[in-house]
Amino acid sequence: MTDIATLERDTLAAIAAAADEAAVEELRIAALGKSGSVSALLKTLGAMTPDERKEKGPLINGLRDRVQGAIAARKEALGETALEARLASERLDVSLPVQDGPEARGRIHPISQVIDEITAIFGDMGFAVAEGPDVETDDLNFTRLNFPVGHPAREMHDTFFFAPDSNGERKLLRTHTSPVQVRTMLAEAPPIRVICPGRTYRNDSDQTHTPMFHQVEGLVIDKSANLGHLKWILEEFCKSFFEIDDVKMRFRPSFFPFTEPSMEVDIQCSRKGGEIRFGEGEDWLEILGCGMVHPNVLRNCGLDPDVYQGFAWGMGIDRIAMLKYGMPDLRPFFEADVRWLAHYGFRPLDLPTLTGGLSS
Ligand code: 2NL
Repeated sequence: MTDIATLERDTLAAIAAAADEAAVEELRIAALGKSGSVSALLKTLGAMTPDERKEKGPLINGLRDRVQGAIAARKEALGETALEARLASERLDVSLPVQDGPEARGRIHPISQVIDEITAIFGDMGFAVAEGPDVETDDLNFTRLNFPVGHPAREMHDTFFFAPDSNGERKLLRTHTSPVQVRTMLAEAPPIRVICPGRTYRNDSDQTHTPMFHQVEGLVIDKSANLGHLKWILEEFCKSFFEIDDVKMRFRPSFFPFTEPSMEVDIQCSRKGGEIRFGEGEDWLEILGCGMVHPNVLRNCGLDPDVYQGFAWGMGIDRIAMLKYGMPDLRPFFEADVRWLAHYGFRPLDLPTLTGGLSS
């Protein structure tokens, strides 16, 4: 093998093995620099005879071209590798993990939950849900419900009245949801089966009363609706709502201006160590008021009491929510503290149904 061929083989092998760009540069200087090995060969051309130069010239120039080419190619390859390494090591993941959407993070307030549960139970019995305004007339809130003008019951309610309007009419914040049932009787022909959940207001504020609270009332009007139906409906409701197989109930005589007879209803319970359980024990807990709709109320709502009769009941939602879900204090219900809601609230997609479970 000639010297030129040996030099080429060794130089190209060294270039191919160079680990980085600095090593390639060293090899370039060693081959093509002022006193490099290839440069030294090029210098020998000057001292040659024309015939010798004709023979060696292309060989040595070819050697220089191939060494230059190899150095350029190796530098480029090493540059690319270095870039790849930087791209791999300096990668920054700017994506965020997928977060739970509002339907997974949000919570349903226990009052909304209980209204949904009550709606599921009475919906199954064929009841419709009716709503009405919070600001009512004295007529719909009191007069049509058989509270005579000046009757002390109007004061009994500690009503929030508005200032009289230009017609001298004093609107008020409804003290019960009964005006919604009055509106239903005025708007629809019997048979009527309706429940009316919503906000109600009384000027009451202490440990167990807030000025705004929630009620659900129920109303049935038909030609033969009677107390037997009422008792069955309320028993079925209590078993469903408190998720118990059987419960004793006690109907005590009472008084409301809008029903006759009127009753207060207690359910059987046990109280052990501050815990209330329903459907067992010897204690009683009052949960609602009810009665047969007073004939005056029927007349005031456009119904003939000789043709139609009906029954109605009303109960406080906030209190039964506390009882069912073991919440000791009413005040945080309306403090809008998301930590309380995260603890006592319900998952929005777990809708209460009779088949799927009311409070699963
Ligand atoms: C209670 C008692 C009650 C009613 C509400 C009612 C409605 C109409 C006609 C007759 Cl339109 N009655 N509602 C009847 C009896 C009792 O509520 O203690 N609520 C918390």
